[in-house]
Amino acid sequence: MRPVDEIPVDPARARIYEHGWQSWSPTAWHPATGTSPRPVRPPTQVMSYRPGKPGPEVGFHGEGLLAVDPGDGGPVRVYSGGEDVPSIRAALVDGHVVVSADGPVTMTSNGSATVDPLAAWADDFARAAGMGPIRPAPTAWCSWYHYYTDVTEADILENLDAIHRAALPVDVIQIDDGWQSGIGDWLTLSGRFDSLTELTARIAGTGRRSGIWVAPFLVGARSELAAEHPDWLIGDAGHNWDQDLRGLDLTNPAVTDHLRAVFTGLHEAGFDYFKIDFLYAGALPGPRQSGQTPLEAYATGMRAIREAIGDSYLLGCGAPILPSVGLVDGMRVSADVDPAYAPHDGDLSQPSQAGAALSTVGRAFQHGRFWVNDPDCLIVRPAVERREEWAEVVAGYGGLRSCSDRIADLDAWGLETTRHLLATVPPPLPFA
Ligand code: 9PG
Repeated sequence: MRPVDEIPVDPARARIYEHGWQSWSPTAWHPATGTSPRPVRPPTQVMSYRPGKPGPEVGFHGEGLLAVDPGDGGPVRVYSGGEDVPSIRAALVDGHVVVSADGPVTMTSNGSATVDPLAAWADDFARAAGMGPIRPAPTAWCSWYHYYTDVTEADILENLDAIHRAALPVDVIQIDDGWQSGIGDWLTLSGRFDSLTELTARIAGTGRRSGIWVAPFLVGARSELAAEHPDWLIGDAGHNWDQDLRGLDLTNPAVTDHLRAVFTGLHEAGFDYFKIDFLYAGALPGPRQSGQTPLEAYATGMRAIREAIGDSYLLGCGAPILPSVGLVDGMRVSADVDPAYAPHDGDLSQPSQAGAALSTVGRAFQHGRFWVNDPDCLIVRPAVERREEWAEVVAGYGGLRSCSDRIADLDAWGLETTRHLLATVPPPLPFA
């Protein structure tokens, strides 16, 4: 870390904004006297924070973006880096905030009493990235937050029917994790699905579109892909689904050919909405076959997917945030929501309403500038703790509006709240 700045502050009022690496990394303003949220379990450093860049013992650690409000009426200072996305740290020492970074950083302070400094920064970032108008997102029903990996074709049809009969304003029926035979094996089905082509035809028969979840850059140790192509694998992508995980070398042309085949096949099977997840696995540290940097490799992989799906809607998730500007239509800006309010191990990158709300608010300024913000799905069945609060977060900050309850489990309030939020999608313009 090299010194960047040292700012006299009012320690009682100073605040520090820390931007996390990927969708699930906690992102928020904090009192400068505090310490930022940190992973609790070791694999989480790789899966929900930035691999190889652990945070400091005390103070704050932003990835590519950090801001300091001195709390004395002086301007907010926004620190950001270039394409290599430096880590930027800040700590309160003797009435000063000391800022340091592991790469070149520039400071701007274009905010004012009426202009949010992060929004002002994001306007410049979006302009530099060549961003134009943002595409509106469809509304969606997602299978994940009720069925999880046990989802079956019958479950999808049950909810399609319930949505249709209740005339809910759902544009896309999105099948989440559980349809595929393995993590990396996207060309074959799990035993719980018979035919994607017939399923998308049934969905289209009700006037709706079909969406599907894929973790395109992730490979499970148990997959057929890992057995067939060990030379395609790189790095350590963590552990989930009871198996170790690796990333793909997206600079290997055989790998991008394979990705094109996967996405062309799904597109031809009737899908035109893709939730692509665990994208951090395409940007793991370490050398690639071609010598491209991890973030160049990531962009190469993302472009291969876009080529295969044409103008289908593309929603990023588990994705390095700043390197994805211009590569997706929508972006998950938060950790997973959950029926439980608090994360069970205290780690705000893990599923919980508190963690999802934290970064949804912390990244609100990205909506309408970088993409449509996805705060994660509305869940409002009676079993959801403090469900009114989550509905308010989605109402206030949800650009992409999706729901994820089993429709039959909703009571009258849940059904009407779902209907209302899906019927009142905000335009893809900045909230602030
Ligand atoms: C499907 C889910 C849903 C969800 C995504 C993502 O082990 N983990 O650290 C971990 C983090 C996030 C996660 C799953 C596991 O959720 O955000 O909406 O699609 O994958 O598996």
